[in-house]
Amino acid sequence: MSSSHRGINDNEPSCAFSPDNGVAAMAACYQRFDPAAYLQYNYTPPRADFERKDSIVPWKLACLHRAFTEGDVSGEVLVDIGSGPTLYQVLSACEVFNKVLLTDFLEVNRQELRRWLQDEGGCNMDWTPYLQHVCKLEGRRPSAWMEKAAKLRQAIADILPVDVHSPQPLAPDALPSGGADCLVSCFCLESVSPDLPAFTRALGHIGRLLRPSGHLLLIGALGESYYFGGPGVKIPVVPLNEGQVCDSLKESGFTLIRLEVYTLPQDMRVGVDDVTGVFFAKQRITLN
Ligand code: U87
Repeated sequence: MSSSHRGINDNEPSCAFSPDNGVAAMAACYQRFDPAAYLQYNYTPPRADFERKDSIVPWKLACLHRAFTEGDVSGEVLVDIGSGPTLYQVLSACEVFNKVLLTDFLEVNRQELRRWLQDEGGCNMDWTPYLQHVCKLEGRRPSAWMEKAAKLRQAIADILPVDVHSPQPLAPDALPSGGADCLVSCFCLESVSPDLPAFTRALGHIGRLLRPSGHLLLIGALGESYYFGGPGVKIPVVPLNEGQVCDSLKESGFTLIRLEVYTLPQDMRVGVDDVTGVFFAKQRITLN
């Protein structure tokens, strides 16, 4: 498979992976994660082409817009689990939740988010086209993007460390005692877990951050076994199918409200991973 991105050849061995302590091995893989390269691979055309309805990012933004505007998701505190160096996943949420917490395992990603929040330049990504696109989804004129950027900067209360493999993924005082009202998590759990049982356990860990009957909006990869987190940084992924996602959600105390699936057109397969599909799952926690 030709790879359109320099420094990427998919017969690159995955970063050293010993099944006996998979979680530690995954953490070791992420030490070489390169936010700038990662943003280039996944958040530029063709995967982020706002003129194309069949492009991945517009599909994700449409799912999130619908989930946050259909009326059953509300509250004060929203947490994004495993934000990475990206903001697309909270562009609709910031119009509904006054307190948004971004989280990631890596300081390099938290630093990238802080640079945007402090608006002092030096960002590896210009989120303007994303802000304009979500304004259009909301029936607003694209030029309202500056108002949305200001709303998002006002809503982001903090950028925190997180580890989904810990029974307490966030620092004890990060959330109000009652828990968060809503969680968003995009492409995190399957990309940081050594195997399916660890994926399901991680789902249970983040579920406990929610208040009773709080919502989880989960976006993830289907059929993916690896992705490049930078030139030569081949990171293993737990290959999932829809049935496994539904089973893991049920096992972790969630009640599914809606599952939507996107299958990657050939030209979205750009050699940065072997993902075949993307799922969007909306659920609420019923057992916590
Ligand atoms: C995103 N949310 O881009 N605990 O949506 C918690 C951890 C841990 C840990 C590492 C993977 C990207 C997937 C962001 C970032 C998601 N990151 C952090 C990628 C793979 C399919 C695909 C991708 C992206 C780690 C976009 C598209 C597609 C990363 C984040 C995972 N291929 N979090 N123990 N360990 N992390 O630092 O920021 O998880 Cl369109 Cl198709």
